[in-house]
Amino acid sequence: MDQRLRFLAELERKVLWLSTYTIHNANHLRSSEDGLKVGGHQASSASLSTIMTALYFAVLRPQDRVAVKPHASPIFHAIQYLLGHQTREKLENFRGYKGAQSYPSRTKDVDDVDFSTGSVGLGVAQTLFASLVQDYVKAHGWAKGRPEGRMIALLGDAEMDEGNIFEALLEGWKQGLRNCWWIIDYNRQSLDAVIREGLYARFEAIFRAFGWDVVILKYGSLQEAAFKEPGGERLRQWIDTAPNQLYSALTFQGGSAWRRRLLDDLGDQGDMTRFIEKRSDAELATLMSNLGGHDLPSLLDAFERIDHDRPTVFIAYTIKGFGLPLAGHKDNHAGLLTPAQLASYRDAIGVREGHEWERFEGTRIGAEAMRRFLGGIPFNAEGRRRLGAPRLAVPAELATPRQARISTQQGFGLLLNELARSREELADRIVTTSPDVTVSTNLGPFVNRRGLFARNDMKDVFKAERIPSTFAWDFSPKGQHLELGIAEMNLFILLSALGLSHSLFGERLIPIGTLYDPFIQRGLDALNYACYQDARFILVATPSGVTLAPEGGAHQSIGTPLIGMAQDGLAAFEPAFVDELSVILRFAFDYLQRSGDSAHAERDVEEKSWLRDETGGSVYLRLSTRPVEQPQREMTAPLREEIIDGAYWLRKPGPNAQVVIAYAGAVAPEAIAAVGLMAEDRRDVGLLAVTSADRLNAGWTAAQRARERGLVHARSHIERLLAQLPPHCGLVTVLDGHPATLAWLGSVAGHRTRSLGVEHFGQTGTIADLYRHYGIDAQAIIAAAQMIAPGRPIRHLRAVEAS
Ligand SMILES: Cc1ncc(C[n+]2csc(CCOP(=O)(O)OP(=O)(O)O)c2C)c(N)n1
Ligand SMILES: [Mg+2]
Repeated sequence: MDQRLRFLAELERKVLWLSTYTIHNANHLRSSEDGLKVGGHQASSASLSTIMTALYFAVLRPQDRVAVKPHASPIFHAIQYLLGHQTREKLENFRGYKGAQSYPSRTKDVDDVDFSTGSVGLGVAQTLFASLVQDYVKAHGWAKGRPEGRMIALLGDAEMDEGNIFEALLEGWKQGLRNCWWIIDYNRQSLDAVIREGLYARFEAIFRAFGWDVVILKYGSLQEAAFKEPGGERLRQWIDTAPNQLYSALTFQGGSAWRRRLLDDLGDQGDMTRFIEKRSDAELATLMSNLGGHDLPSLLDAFERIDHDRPTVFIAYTIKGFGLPLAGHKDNHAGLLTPAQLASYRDAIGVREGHEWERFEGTRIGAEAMRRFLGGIPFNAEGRRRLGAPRLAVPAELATPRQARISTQQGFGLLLNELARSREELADRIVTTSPDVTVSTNLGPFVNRRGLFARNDMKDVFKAERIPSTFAWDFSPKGQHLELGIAEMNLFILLSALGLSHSLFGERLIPIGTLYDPFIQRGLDALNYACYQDARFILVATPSGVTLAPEGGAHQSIGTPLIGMAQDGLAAFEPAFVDELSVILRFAFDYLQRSGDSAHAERDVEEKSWLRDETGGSVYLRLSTRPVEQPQREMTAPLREEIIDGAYWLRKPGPNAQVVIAYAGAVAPEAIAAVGLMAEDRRDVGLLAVTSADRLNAGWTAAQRARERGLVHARSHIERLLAQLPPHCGLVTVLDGHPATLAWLGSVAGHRTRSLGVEHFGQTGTIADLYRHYGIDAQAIIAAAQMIAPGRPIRHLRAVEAS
């Protein structure tokens, strides 16, 4: 055996032991506390032990990036532990509070996770989009000193059931994907069961259809050698036709079961019988479990043979639970070794009791030599793998469109157009993307100026033929728009990759993705995934709400403002006016580049909004196509701040205010009209413009928590705004979205509140029809005000027609 293989074989033993012990130990510690078993890791991990050993200790280079299948997290942590990047303390506390994470996490783990995984399928697609981003960065002439890396996913065979993988495959084909490897852990088991026969052939056909190279790693080198012996060819045929269930069951039962079965099926009193009989039970078991995915020489050969950048899938046959007593059992997903099984495993590999965590305990090579080998592996050559990029300067102000009547969506298009015209470095780093709604979300003007991205030039034929068209659709390596097919999942996974470019490739991008607001829900898990990885991007969702009136219920959104509030890592805004949007967009450019420490906010008694803004995050803008009369006003510094903090008085309530209307977004004209119509009959009516229910709410919650911890002076923005209202004042809230978005405002200072909004699937009609239907028009606002702030009848409230 060559030297490298000797080391790798030792490391594989260590990796499997450490990962198994990590899980055993965690389970031992915690199952007694909560009655929870730490299942789902031992068998799943073991099946990737050989592949990950080969990759991390031999094949990977510092520029390569890997998404590790969620349940192989203990293997990943064990490898990083051996490399000195993971602590024993965190391993001992696997799945515990602040311990090594159950599923590899960029944000929660300390050992340089490249891509988080957990929700199966997403990490896989993430590698594909990361490789498109690498191409984007390279084509723009950035990251000059860095070689191109391979973006690698290690995925379970059942993970291939996730539809988002197929959406990504199609997109990858369209975009000319390169430098992407997917390694399928073909253990023929999912969580519940053994998978369908012949699935690999379906996989093979699918990948070939999308232009991928397919490498099937079925037999290990021991098997290959055995096939050459007399009788060996018949064994190969037997393996090829053995049902998955049977192979798994025999693997679980071990050597004597293999002997019995093989003799029954193949025994001939000749070559074949001799082939079987000359092997011990243990040798037979080793031979039969020597599948391609558990054979270091075959794996190294397959990986190192790749000398091109075409996307490549490896279908590697493996055994779920490889090397452990639960190998092959169909129920092993949540299986755990018993203490007795663990003890005999420990003895078998020469680890002394009490020395379980020692890095090189039980190696047959010697600690010093192991250390030297690890010191020289390419993966570790540059130490820590996470990169960074300086912040880009953000202009003090964006040029705000001055149209008297305009929608926020049009305003967005104009603001980006101005940026596209500018010479700001920031503008050069903007990447826009959209799932086939570029034109209908008003990205058109930006794309006209900055072009579409492709690695190869492609001219707009309509333009070349001088056929008049509003949009130039020219592709080039310098283009700044990535046009996607209609899959919203892909949009979010691409935004995630673009939004991690500073960390993955050392080059900062300012990603802006647009889509119709209701279709956020189509990609919601991917959006959550992007946020969990702390990717930074701006999401522009437009149009939104029932304001999309004639489009009907299939295109209208109701719950998205609540998503905006609840989604961690995403600051949601819903401006009504374009000067607000301009302020918010400028803020977003800055906010998404921040990476400070939030800890000091908790200590700072002078803290203004309690928003933990130091850490930054992504931004969601919920916009509308409804043209709205714009306020003619000077944008002052205090107003700017209030817009960012989430609300300001559009009309300050007087000292005896009987009612306040708080609105968000496109219903601004209704709120303004209602305040005008009731001014004669209610005293000192106030009008609160809410630009971000999300940030208002977050600040309020944080300030309360701070007070409970003893910071008695902590006050949030909304608390200060509402402090001046008399206690009897009623509050009517209204937005084109779910009423719960603003309903909590009443709890801030204990004001009676009536919350208007949309709760049911929309109708088609005019905006006026629908606002009346859902009770978010001026009349409904007045009716609510009359009920909540009793007094003389409000004259302009029409009697509701009995319909
Ligand atoms: C989106 C999503 N749905 C369900 C799960 C729960 N889950 C975790 S692993 C798994 C099956 C994994 O099978 P496979 O991909 O073949 O991996 P193996 O355990 O065989 O290594 C399931 C259903 C999940 N993590 N994510
Ligand atoms: Mg599987």
